[in-house]
Amino acid sequence: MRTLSRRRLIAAGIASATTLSAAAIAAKLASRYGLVPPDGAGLYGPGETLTYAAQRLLTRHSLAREFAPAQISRPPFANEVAPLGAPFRKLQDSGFTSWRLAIDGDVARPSTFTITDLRAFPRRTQITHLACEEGWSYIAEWTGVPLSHILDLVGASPQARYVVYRSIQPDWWESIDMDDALHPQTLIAHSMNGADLPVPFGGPLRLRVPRQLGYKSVKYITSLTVTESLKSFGKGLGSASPEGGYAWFAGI
Ligand SMILES: Nc1nc2c(c(=O)[nH]1)N[C@H]1C(S)=C(S)[C@@H](COP(=O)(O)O)O[C@H]1N2
Ligand SMILES: [Mo]
Repeated sequence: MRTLSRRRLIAAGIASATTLSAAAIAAKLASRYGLVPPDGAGLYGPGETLTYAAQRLLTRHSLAREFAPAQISRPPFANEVAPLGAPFRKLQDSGFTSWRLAIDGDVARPSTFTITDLRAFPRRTQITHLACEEGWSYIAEWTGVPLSHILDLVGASPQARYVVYRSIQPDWWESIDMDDALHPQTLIAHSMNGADLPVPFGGPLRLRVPRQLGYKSVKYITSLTVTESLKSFGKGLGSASPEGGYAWFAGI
């Protein structure tokens, strides 16, 4: 009980900071409790920290809304992706039998899985909303392996704090913290609306993170790295998004 009320108190302090100096004070408080996001330095740093810390203290375990089958968008809306290139085409021509998902980093058993392996694992199906930061959105049914199951299988270190994930498109890589990585709705999705995940929607494999904006749901994923620190990845801001001016944490 004591921890809970202390947590509430910190949350109230962080969430009520409205002026810039209050935000800076809140950022200091967040820092003391390990709630600073990887892009928490720089001009927008205190704002990013405020958002992340407040969400983590208040909604860490909450579920993204799930919808009824009748609410599925027909047809769903696929955002355009850059041309996928010859290596992707080759894998596609083979029915993705040679597609691999590799997992390394702070794990006891670095592993590589095929799509067939992943389809044989325990699965979760959920009807959730995908919202792009540009304003449009759709609702679809997603099926996949909970990322938490994969992390258990490979023996992720208890010290690990993040999971980095990469696409066959080199510009697309992201990371999430362990709260989201272990969250029951975070899936390595292989199916959508009852069929194999279509290529325009990220098939054969996509990381679905329904508690964050669409850009965190990276399509065509090929590898995951479990890590304690994000400093050595890219520019050290946690993912490609903050390098391009978007927030690392895009909680909704
Ligand atoms: N590999 C890859 N993943 C990606 C993108 C992309 O261009 N390439 N676009 C992102 C963005 S900005 C959004 S909003 C969603 C769009 O998902 P949708 O095509 O299913 O609508 O995918 C995200 N994942
Ligand atoms: Mo987007």
